Amino acid sequence: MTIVAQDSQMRSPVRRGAFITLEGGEGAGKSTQARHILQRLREMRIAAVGTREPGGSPDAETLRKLLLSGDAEALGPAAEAILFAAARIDHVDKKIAPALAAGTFVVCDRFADSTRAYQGATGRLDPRFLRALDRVALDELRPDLTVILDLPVEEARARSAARRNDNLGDRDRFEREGLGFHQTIREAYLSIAAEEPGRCVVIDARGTEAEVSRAIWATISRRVLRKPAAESAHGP
Ligand code: Z5A
Repeated sequence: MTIVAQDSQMRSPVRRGAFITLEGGEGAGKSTQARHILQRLREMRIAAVGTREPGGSPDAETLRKLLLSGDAEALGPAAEAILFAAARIDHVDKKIAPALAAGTFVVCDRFADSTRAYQGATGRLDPRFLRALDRVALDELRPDLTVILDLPVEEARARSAARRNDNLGDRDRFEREGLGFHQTIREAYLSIAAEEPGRCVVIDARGTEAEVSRAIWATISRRVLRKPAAESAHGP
């Protein structure tokens, strides 16, 4: 018990920076919009760091290669979910938590909701198992704001294909899944948003890059930047 308490204290430093995550299906524009957010924060002279999942820290990037190659798929959905959580623990401990404690904003391209949506979408994992993984991987950490970019799956596919010049060989383990799987992901994200409206906002990603960026920035201004200091600092 003592060890758990000590570990939990170590993994929950006082938070001063804000934690913003971007979620959604493949090709929805997460990476593009993460860059826009970082640029605007830096223009305001707010210290900000961009990161991504799976990955974000050197050891988590090693796990990313394994997960996206598809080599971990044979282990089954539970083991795959555990590997995503293992990567997240390292990422949180080495990069996200220290940055937040130093007062830096963290903008993360995918985070824990991706596990809920993607590994949950296999239909082969008990939601209690995924919640237990969250408790282990996140401790008390939750994003201040999660932007869910919502795009019809056909449109998302077309964007990704155009970017790859339709080279099917470049598809990762999840991009190789069919349209039905990606439709399930889209619905999973909308359910997460409905369950947690205080944390999540759904943005229609069908607009131009500039239109989507404006909608996201209006949300960040309202929900994160205008929050009273006492609410945006998450220390005990
Ligand atoms: N995964 C998981 O299963 N469990 C987990 O816990 C985690 C992840 C964390 C990681 O892939 C895979 O791992 C992911 C889920 C799984 N698989 N899938 N599918 P990733 O994050 O590296 O890849 P991705 O999400 O598929 O990223 P992406 O394809 O790069 O999508 P994006 O970042 O949302 O889109 P983008 O790169 O910003 O834009 C895509 C293209 O569209 C690009 O050419 C842009 O110039 C263009 N674009 C962007 N915005 C627009 C607008 N508004 N209009 C038109 N064109 C646009």
